[in-house]
Amino acid sequence: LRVVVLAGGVGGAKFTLGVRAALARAQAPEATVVVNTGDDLWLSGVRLQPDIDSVLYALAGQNDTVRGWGRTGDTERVNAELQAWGAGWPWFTLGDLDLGTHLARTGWLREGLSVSQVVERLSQRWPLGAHLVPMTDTEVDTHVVTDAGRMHFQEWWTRHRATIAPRAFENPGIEAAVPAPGVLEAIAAADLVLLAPSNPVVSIGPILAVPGIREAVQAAKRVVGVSGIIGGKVVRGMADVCLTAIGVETRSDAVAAHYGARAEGGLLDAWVMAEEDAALAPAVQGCGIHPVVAPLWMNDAAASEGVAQAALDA
Ligand code: GDP
Ligand code: FO1
Ligand code: CA
Repeated sequence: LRVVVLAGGVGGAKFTLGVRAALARAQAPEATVVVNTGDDLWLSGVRLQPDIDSVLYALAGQNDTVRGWGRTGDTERVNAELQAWGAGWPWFTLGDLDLGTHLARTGWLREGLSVSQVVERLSQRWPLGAHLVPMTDTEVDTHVVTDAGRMHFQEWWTRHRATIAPRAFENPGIEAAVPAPGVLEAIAAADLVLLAPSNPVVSIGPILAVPGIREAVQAAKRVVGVSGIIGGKVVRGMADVCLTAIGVETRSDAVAAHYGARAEGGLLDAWVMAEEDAALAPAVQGCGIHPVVAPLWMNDAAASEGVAQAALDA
């Protein structure tokens, strides 16, 4: 069973951990995980890749599970110096260990490696049990258009906590971007493509917006999505604000309809939705998407594996 996962950061990472466990149990090959790079940014001279690092650190068992980003046991000595210099963003913390990753990455980029070659190098240090690839090697950082001006996604999300109404999300240059090497090939060879329960707008959205990726998913053998909405709530973060901005209700059936049924030019064959949303299953069916109801909370490794198994069985 060859599996490709499309993923954002923390939600994508929790789901990927489950996929890794379920595939290992089935003695299937490691999954390929295509990760959003829209969150990426330059800060204090280094390139950050928040979603890549969230998945990398989680698969390596190095992630800070309490805070939800960065390395476990990190310190902030360098960050204090940066703040004292007035460098970077006062509301954005770069941990010391995390900075090691950013320096390594930036150094390799400066030496001429592509983003996917850098991700491959970052993947060598720990046994990840999955093959990580960025969606594209091109810089296509997500910007948020608001009445208060245009800003990088990271400023809108972390500084303003999504409290400024977004008019639109844009990835300048994405029309000219190409999928990273191996992405289209992995999707074409996959028996199953999984859309992680990641933010549909700013995590899955940019991946599908890279020219060629949406078409490849539409042509895949089988596509199953997992709902990040449980009981009408995004369980973590501000994805509801993002959904509202693109005119999608914060409901599992509305997100399924947003991805659309494959038979009708959309992406999904099946949609895994939470038990709390079981009443919405007929609406999903009505869209031409096969609904599967399962427990969707990923609060520990066993729960994540259960969610992944439900998606593999869907
Ligand atoms: P980010 O890039 O760090 O914001 O993470 P993602 O975009 O990959 O995932 C964020 C989304 O994960 C949130 O909007 C939630 O809807 C979803 N999510 C987080 N925890 C859970 C969980 O336990 N179960 C499910 N089904 N979804 C979750
Ligand atoms: N999130 C925060 O809320 N505050 C931070 O200071 C912060 C620092 C940070 C540094 C590196 C990194 O890779 C991620 C970081 N995050 C931080 C998380 C990140 O802003 C977002 O949650 C994601 O980009 C949304 O996926
Ligand atoms: Ca993200």
